[in-house]
Amino acid sequence: MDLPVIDLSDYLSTTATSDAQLSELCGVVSRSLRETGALLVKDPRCSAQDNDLFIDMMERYFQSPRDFKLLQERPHLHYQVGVTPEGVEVPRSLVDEEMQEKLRAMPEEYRPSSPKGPDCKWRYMWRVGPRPLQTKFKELNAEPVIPEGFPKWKDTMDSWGYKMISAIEVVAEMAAIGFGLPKDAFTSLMKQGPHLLAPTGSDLQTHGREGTVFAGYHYDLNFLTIHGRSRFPGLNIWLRNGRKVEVKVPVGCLLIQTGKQIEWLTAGDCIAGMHEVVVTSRTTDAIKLASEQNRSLWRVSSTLFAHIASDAILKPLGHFAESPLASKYPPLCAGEFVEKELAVINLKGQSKES
Ligand SMILES: O=C(O)CCC(=O)C(=O)O
Ligand SMILES: [Fe+2]
Repeated sequence: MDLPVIDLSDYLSTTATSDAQLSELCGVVSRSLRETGALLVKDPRCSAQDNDLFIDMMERYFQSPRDFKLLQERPHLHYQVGVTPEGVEVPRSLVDEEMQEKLRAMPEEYRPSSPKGPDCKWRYMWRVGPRPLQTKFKELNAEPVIPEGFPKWKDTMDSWGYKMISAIEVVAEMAAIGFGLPKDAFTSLMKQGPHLLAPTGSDLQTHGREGTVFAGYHYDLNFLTIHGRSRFPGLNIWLRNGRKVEVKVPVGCLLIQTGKQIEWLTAGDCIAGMHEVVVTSRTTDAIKLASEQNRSLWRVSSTLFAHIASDAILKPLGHFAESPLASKYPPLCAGEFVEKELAVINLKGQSKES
């Protein structure tokens, strides 16, 4: 099954598009998010070259010596900035018994890989966008970490990060229209959110065997996630109907995935998309080709997690408040929601700095 590709220029250049065409386009966006938890977009403001610059720098960073990378580790800040080494992030499927039960009930062909321990991927967390002056959630809004020897770090991270946020904002507006909400229903809640540029880095030289799990089956706890195209495939997503799909992101396209916060805001009309990253036969083909061409064997994802602002209230919006499922999604601060989720998947028991 191919995911639809939406060209955001049709929405951005409203002069060239009629109201009927726009509403049709927004309908495709909300339907795809609802039925597949994902969507492919093309944004004229985010080129394949921008994505390449970002990935080139991250490959250079991730292939640096382990001891150097550990200088950027901030466990006392719950890894919410700087580097997270491999073996720290725990996939939800490993710790959530209700989820494990659902997995056992799935038909074998769609059942996700079952990792036995934490993910063997590294990650770098970089906050993007303005911070709130007043917040109850300081820790989720911590200062950035810049590794030495990367003079273009801040510019490269911010440039890619802002581009990804701009793309997400357009998708969020289109989705709101498609869901029958005011155009700014989501974007007004995203302002000053703790958005995170959070590329993963996976060492395919050491962990390149087919079946290796880089990110075990999970959902993302944020609002919407966006990724550029990775140089190595491996992402599987689950559609709402339970089918598993290997994602192919065409060159120049971006992949959007639904997180738990959009599920909350739509009272489960749109659910958080389940996904995993594993080494498949397509990944090993890409490894062979990269070795022949002397390219890096680190798989870098250009992932950005877009969030609802920490102090904003998560609750079903507009007509979704009337949904019979609305009581499953009681109002709470987005920051509190994030802290609760982090406590389950990884970071409980770590000391708090503030
Ligand atoms: O590495 C990737 O492609 C995405 C990993 C992922 O699902 C995540 O970072 O939440
Ligand atoms: Fe994810």
